[in-house]
Amino acid sequence: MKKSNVDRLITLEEFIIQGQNEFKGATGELSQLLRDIGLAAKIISREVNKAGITNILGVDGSRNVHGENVKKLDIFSNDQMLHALSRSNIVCMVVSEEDDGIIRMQSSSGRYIVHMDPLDGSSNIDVNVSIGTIFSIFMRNSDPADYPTDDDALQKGTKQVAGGYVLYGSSTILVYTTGVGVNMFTLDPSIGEFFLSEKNIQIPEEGTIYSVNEGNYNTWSPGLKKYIAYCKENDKKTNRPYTSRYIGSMVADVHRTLLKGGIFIYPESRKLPNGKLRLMYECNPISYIIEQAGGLSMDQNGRRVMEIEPTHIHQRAPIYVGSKKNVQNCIEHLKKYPKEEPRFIEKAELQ
Ligand code: P6P
Repeated sequence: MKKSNVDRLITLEEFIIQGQNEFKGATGELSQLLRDIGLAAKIISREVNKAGITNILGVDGSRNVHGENVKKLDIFSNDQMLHALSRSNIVCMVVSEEDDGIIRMQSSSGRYIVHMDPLDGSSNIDVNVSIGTIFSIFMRNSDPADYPTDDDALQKGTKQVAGGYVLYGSSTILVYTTGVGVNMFTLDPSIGEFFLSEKNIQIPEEGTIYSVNEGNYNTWSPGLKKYIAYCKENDKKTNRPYTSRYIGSMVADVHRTLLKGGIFIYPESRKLPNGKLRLMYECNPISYIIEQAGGLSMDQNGRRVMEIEPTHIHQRAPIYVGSKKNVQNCIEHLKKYPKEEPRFIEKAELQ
């Protein structure tokens, strides 16, 4: 187990207050919002960790906006997060993976908008694989005296004021950034407190783990096929072949990538031209965290995911995210072997 770089126990609340004091003119609203999310995470963690005992498991018969079976824990988590976000007049709108449209909160004067996936990876609930909550926080552009607009909910990832995730695994951890580094907190369930367990996390500049669902190989671009072949080649000098790890729960795969380095990929494909993962509440917050930790998060064209201009709250985006050198190498392969295999050019055409 890696030694923590934290020299004394400090709770999430203490850390947030300290951080707020460093921001001159901070109103404390973002701090309150982060504390509220931390509370929801504790409640969700309790239910996730006893799901096997109560009858909360299994499908309740309803389906979410994407036609996927919604498991009861999804609904519980969504309800807990919405309850936490409505406790104070800080949030004016919420976008959730579990809801078709924008949720306008009681107080239209709130200055913040939250995008969230309340329980990502829910297909893993019944097989006891780690799942997560992902959140992304923006400030509204419209005047708080007016009603918030749809445009307030469609800002590109570079405008995020905070992004984070909770991972319900062998322990429950909360990782977030407000743009001044990435910090990790571990829940002590015996007292219900998150304690700072790793501060200012830096992702390794290069790693030897690649993470992608190879079951989709036949739908990939030529460049991605070449890159994954590169990962499997024998070359001691560059520590290849790499190790393949894929949990199928984004938060778990990304958290491993953050701590151990390497690359996580959910690519565009013939089956899913924009990939599977959602820009606003999966790709953007994860990209914010990895960039703040010194990594990269790109689409297939080598464009920062956080530069993608959103047009729909549930739009999907391809994501190549992780250690700087691994992502750069992958994008080079994608560019070197473009989508259409270059067709053989007849000599006559060259005249
Ligand atoms: P696939 C889980 O359903 C999820 O939304 C992400 O957490 C995960 O990275 C991805 O889908 C897994 O998708 O197609 O590999 O099963």
